[in-house]
Amino acid sequence: INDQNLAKIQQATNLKELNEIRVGVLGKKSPITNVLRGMKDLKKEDRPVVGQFANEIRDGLVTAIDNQKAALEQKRLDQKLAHEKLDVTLPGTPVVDGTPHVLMQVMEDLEDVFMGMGFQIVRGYEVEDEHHNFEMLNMPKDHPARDMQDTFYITQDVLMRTHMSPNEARELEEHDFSEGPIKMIGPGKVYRRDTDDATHSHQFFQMEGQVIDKHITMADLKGTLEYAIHSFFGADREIRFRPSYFPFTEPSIEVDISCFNCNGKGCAVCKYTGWIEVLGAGMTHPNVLKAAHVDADVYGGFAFGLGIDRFAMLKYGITDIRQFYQNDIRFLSQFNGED
Ligand code: FA5
Repeated sequence: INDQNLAKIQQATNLKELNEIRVGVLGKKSPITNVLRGMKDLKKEDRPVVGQFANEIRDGLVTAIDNQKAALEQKRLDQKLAHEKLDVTLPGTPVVDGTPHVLMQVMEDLEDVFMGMGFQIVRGYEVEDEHHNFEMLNMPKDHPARDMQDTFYITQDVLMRTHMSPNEARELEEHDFSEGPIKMIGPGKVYRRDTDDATHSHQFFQMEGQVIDKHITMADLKGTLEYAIHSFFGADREIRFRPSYFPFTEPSIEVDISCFNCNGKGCAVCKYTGWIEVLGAGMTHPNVLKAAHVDADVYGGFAFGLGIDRFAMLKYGITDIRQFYQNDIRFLSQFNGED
């Protein structure tokens, strides 16, 4: 019987079958358990002989079962490994890298241009007070120019900044001219109650610049803007300066570049004028200097303000500003951060 049991164990082809055999040969109702249970009925002198024999048989069965179990487990593992072959030459799962938003790329490109000319970056506050956003910039209450920048108010005197010029007012207030002139740019997010359309957004980005020193002239302003525009848009862009009006500069100008689409010949993009407006600028108004307690007889200079969104649209031929804010990954991933 024992040889038959040992053979059955060795022929078991899977763990379930082996477990059934184990119950049959070693379980409560198995012959070997019956023998061991019946020991008490044997004669005293027979007990050691029978006991030893029964134990040997049981140990033999336990060892055979353990061996077969290990063999079957190894076999199952081998089969699994053979099935799960790892092909190290297969291409991996691609990891998609994020890229800076195109508006941030344009902002950084412009920062590089101005930092190359020795400008320093000054960051201000998205939530501003009326005093810095309007009053210090020669726009007292009821000044009609306030209507040019329809405002989101938070309280009566606190608002979302409508342009980056309050940065300039703050710098003028704080600057110590014994340490040198002011030469700063202020990039950031601004807010206006404009109705969103293809070229207007209620939230957009601007970059302001300001240079204040002794003997600064309109020629310095023109030279700075020409260099910056050519660096950003390319040397082949023609530049035109037009008179304009801003309360905080006098005289004021607006700057146009030849249309990127038709190269100045006239098309729908430039409304058949051949030119596209890119920024506002001018010589700092003496009232702005006085409001910041800067001696307007000694110091003077220029300021300019450009729309980052418009610069990005012109550079990349984007016809709807709203695309910048819709977060469509197919649109944004076209701008991979490399020129
Ligand atoms: C100003 O905001 C002045 N602070 C600029 C300035 C600074 C002039 C210093 C003189 C001296 P303006 O409102 O024109 O000016 O806005 C400047 C630029 O912001 C515009 O040329 C345009 O490019 C952009 N811009 C204005 N409104 C919007 C809008 N709703 N959506 C997107 N871009 C806009």
